[in-house]
Amino acid sequence: MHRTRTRFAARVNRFATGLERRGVVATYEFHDRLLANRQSRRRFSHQPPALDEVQQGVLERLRSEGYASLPFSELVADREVWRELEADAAEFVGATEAGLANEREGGESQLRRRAGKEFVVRKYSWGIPLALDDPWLRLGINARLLDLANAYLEMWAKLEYVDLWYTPPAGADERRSSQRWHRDFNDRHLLKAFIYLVDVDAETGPFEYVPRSAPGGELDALWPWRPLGENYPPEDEFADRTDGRSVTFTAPKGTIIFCNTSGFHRGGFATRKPRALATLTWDSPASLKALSERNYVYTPNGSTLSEAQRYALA
Ligand SMILES: O=C(O)CCC(=O)C(=O)O
Repeated sequence: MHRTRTRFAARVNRFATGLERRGVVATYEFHDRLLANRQSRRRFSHQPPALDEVQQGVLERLRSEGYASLPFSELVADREVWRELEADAAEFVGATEAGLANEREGGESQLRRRAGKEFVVRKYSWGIPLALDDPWLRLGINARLLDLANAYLEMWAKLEYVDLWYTPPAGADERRSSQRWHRDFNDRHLLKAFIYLVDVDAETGPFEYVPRSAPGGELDALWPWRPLGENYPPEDEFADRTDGRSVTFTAPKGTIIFCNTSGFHRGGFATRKPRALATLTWDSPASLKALSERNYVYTPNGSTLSEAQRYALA
C-alpha cells in the first residue's frame, strides 16, 4: 500500500490532477508538522548524537551554507571502510565500461538506467534487495554519517536512496534534467552525500550548488521550495538572479560532499571524461509518507543495530 502510494507520488509531478496534488501536499504537511516528523524529532531530542570536532565542523557549514565537503578519510578514519568501498566501486566501473563497450558493438544492454535520466548508468537503480553485507547500505547507516544527517535534520532520518552512478562523457550534447539547475522535490528536510570515485575536473561533470538556497537560507525565496513545486526555473533568469554565486566541486577521488539538495544544484554534465560517484540520501519520515520512494528493499540479516540505525532503514 505504502509502495503504491509513493510510486504515485514519484510520478505525480508530471501527471497528477490539481486535486491529487493537493492530497499529496496535504499528506506531506500533515506528517511534517503533526505526525511522523514530530515523533522523529522527539526520538532525536531524547537521544541526541555526540558529534566530534570533524562532524561538528561539517554540521556548521551545512547549517550556514547548505553544503560541506571534505576528504572521506577525515570523516571515516577506518581505512578498511574505504578499501572495501573502493574495491566495490572498481567492480561497478569495470562492469559498466564492459557493458558500454558491448552496447557500442550492438549487444543487448545489461546496464541499469532510468527513464528521463538515461545518461546515468546505475548500480542498483530501483527495487533492489539490499542487506547489510552491502558496503554502501552499511555506509548509509554508518554512525559517522548517520549521526551527522540526524543532527542536521534535527530528527531521526530515513535512508531513502543508495546507489552508484557512472556518467559517460556526453560530448556536445545539451544539459538535460538534473544537469540543469533545480531543487529536489523530495523533501524540505533533505541531506545528500556524493562521494567521488574518480578525480572530478570541469570535464568530468562536477556537482554544483548555490549556497544558502535551501529552505531557511538567504536565497530560499528564489523559486522557493514547495512540496511538488516548480523545481526547474528558466535557465537565463536563474543565471541573472544567482549571479555567479554557485560553487563548483572539482575535487579528487575520495571527496565526500554533503548537501541539502532542496537548495539549487546541478551536475553530472560530463563532457569529456566519465564520472563515477556514490550517492546517499537521507530524508524525513514525512517525505517517505508522501513524496519519495526508497530505491532499495532492506532485507535484515540479524546484524545488531542502534535504534537510530534501525529507524533509518525501517
Ligand atoms: O549528478 C549530479 O551531480 C547532481 C545530481 C542531482 O541533481 C541530484 O542528485 O539531485
